[in-house]
Amino acid sequence: MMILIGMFDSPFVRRVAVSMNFLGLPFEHRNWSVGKDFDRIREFNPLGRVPTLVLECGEALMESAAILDYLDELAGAGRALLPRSGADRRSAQKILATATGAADKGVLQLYESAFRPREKRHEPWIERCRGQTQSGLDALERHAAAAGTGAWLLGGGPTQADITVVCVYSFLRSVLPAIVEPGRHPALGALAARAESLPEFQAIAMPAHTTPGEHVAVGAGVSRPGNSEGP
Ligand SMILES: N[C@@H](CCC(=O)N[C@@H](CS)C(=O)NCC(=O)O)C(=O)O
Repeated sequence: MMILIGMFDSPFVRRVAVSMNFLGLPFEHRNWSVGKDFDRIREFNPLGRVPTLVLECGEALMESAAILDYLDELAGAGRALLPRSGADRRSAQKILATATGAADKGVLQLYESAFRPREKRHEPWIERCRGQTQSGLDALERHAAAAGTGAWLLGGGPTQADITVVCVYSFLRSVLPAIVEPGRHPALGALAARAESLPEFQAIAMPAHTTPGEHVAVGAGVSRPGNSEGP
């Protein structure tokens, strides 16, 4: 069986896991933290990053987009989650780039507060990232609104665009609630609520966080003020 390495508080790991559920591809999960399990992860991935997918033959894949590309190939053309060609593929790729870019910018904001001592933080940079995350979410909101109430982003059934957008939206809402302002993204919120109720999503629950930023502090092995133990 394939082995998926990484915690589900990462939207990149979660989108791979949810996709595997949609594709009916079973996997063993290694709930390893990029902080305390860094060395173990590096045995499979030279960068020590997640997600990492270890195939049955022992080969390890990294980068969620490359992993998803392989999974679609494994599932076959009839079941693949990303449209194969044409306007739908272009739309999906644009939506995916917007969503993963917003997630990257969200993670960078967490890093600012979780990795840096307060006096070394640079507010203009954080503000830039915050604006980029918000613009990304606003663009995704327009995609969701254009799709229409009760529809998936590309019409038809759920695709990789829906999986990734919902994983990113749920992640940002959980760890950076100030960015996901109530009422600003109603179509996105409705899409997420519908997707999160599906068994493929429900089986891959995001761990609960008590404070924004704990995701990175715990995951990355960084001691925060008041957390003298560290992970
Ligand atoms: N572009 C990468 C992003 C993955 C990513 O940012 N992973 C984070 C966890 S959310 C990670 O491994 N962080 C540890 C590190 O970068 O050292 C992908 O799509 O797989």
